Amino acid sequence: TEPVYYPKGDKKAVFDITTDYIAPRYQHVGVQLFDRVGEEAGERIPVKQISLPRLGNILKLPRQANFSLFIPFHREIAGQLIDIFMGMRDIEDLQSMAVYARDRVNPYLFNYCLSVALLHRVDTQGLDIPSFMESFPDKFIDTQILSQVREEANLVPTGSRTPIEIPIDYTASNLEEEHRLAYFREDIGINLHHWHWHLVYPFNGPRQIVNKNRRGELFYYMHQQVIARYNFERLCASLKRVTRFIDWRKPIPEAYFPKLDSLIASRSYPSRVANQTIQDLNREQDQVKADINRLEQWRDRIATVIASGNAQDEAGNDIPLTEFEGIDVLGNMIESSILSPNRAFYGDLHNFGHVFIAYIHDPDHRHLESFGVMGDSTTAMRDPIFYRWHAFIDDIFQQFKASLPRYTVSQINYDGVTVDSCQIQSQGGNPNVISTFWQQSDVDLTRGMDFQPRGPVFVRFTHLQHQPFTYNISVNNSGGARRGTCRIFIAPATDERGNPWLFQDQRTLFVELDRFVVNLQPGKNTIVRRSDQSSVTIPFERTFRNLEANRPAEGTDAVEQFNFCGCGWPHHLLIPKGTPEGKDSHLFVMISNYDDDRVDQDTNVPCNDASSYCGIKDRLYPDRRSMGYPFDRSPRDGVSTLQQFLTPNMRVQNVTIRFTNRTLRKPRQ
Ligand code: CUO
Repeated sequence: TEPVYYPKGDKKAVFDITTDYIAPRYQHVGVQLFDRVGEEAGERIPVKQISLPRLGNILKLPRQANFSLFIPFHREIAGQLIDIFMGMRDIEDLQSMAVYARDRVNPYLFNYCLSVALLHRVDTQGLDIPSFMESFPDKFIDTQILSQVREEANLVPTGSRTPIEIPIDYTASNLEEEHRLAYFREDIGINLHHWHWHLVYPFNGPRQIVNKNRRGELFYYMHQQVIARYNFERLCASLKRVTRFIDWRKPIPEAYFPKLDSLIASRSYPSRVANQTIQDLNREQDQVKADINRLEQWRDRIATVIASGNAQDEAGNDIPLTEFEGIDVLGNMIESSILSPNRAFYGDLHNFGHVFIAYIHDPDHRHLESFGVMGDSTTAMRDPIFYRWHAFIDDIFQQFKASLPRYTVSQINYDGVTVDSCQIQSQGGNPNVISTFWQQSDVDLTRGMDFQPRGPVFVRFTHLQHQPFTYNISVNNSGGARRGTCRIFIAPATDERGNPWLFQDQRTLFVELDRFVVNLQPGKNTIVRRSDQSSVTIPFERTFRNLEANRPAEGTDAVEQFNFCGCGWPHHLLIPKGTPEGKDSHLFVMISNYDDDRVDQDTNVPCNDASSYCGIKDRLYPDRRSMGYPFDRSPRDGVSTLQQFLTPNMRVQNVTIRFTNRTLRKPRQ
């Protein structure tokens, strides 16, 4: 047998395999190469001989190519490989299959499919997987930094290495006003969240994996919140709200130069210069042939569905868009997922928007270029056009929401429950002021780099952070002991001109900060809640999971930690940046009637703490209301301002978000 070199932490381990497992291009050197590596290995892992399935089309994606779930052919072969991994009888067979596939299949495709299989197989719920960022740092970090990391690792012995600092400004200068938002768009945590979200909620693949509770609605809500947060950040940066990308025949003024190189492909992610226009696609290699006309057709058919309140499935049966479930149908139709009522007819609007934009620089593949950052959920949120595209998508959902009955007072009030006051208190700060600043944190890149000798090499990057704070909420309950759901949101207090909002506009800007169940005693109640308990976010350590100390112990639910646990808005971006003079904001607190919120199920499972945008694994979404409630619909008659919208169980507190331009170093754990 000849071993295959395989890194496992700092320790080297080898898989004991026979020649037929070695990729064809190495078979002629197999014995010599692998014997040498085998001698250095600390551990030998036996690999069972199984009858290996043919990989067929899966091998048509070259190892050096980039991989994107947005491209139908890539999806198709990903589905095939997931099926192969899911179909393995036991862990031994799965390991054998994975060892065989690893050096044959495109690495991104391999990593994605194996991750999906490990997340969903019953017998792999206790496995440790490295974070995606560690495996593929090239999707998150500037190429120049990566070459410095390699240099450091080669020249400087472990122990004397200093972290390589990623400058906060590296993709553009302040001549480009969109660059003011780079700290948000290029945040590593945001991009990791987005990758994990789409890993947990794939739109394609085996039905039992795709068909998760309210996944179409969650597609709408999570991305709606991204746009709300982005708009809040834009208003803080004196930019107007993002405009929808609707005129597809006109040039796109926003340029983007990602400065990312794929280490695997040894190619740069293509840039987009200003004023490029999307064009009909005909790229034989990716099996992508699509006209803008089709995109327009899909858009118009979906508009008809919303206007009529009815969709048709493939057999021509009516599928009414109901008040509560319609949004879920629409989410699957627009994204689209395999749960779309009729994918052939309603098409693949959102996904193909990504594809058209991603190939804007080489629509017919004449220059042999791969897709831009919009072609990949790991990198898409870096590009300003992502937000313009998703603002368009969100507007379609908003049109549907506008067609629904308004919430009546009894649907939003909680009789006898009054929120008397709500205050925010930061450590050492003034009441109702939230402080934000820059923070530098270190992340270990060792795993994703193929350098020798090994040992940790850290990169240091700068991200937004806020001072931890608590909410202190006084609630009066004139009834008996009962429960409620406390819902906390924040929105900018004024529009671009500094004028007060119409409720109809402000409601789409409310950013969810937290949602939790409260027990109300008769009479006065004081609710104290810490900002870091948020149901929206996950802690920094879980976003990055790079440090050995945070590695789950063998046999724990580590795969959950990798996937569901990695899904969650990064906590350091819970609060928008604010401004040096202080951004006036509206903190909204509501206690809703728990009888109408409750979902009866056991939610005492790992990683149940970031459910607002990510749900809970293998459970129903833990809130029965429409996502975004109470801001997801147009207001009842006679309501034109936020104050008029309020019922006694709601309260608005003016708060200020004050940004200080100083950088604090986070101690390494
Ligand atoms: Cu998350 Cu367009 O859906 O990227």
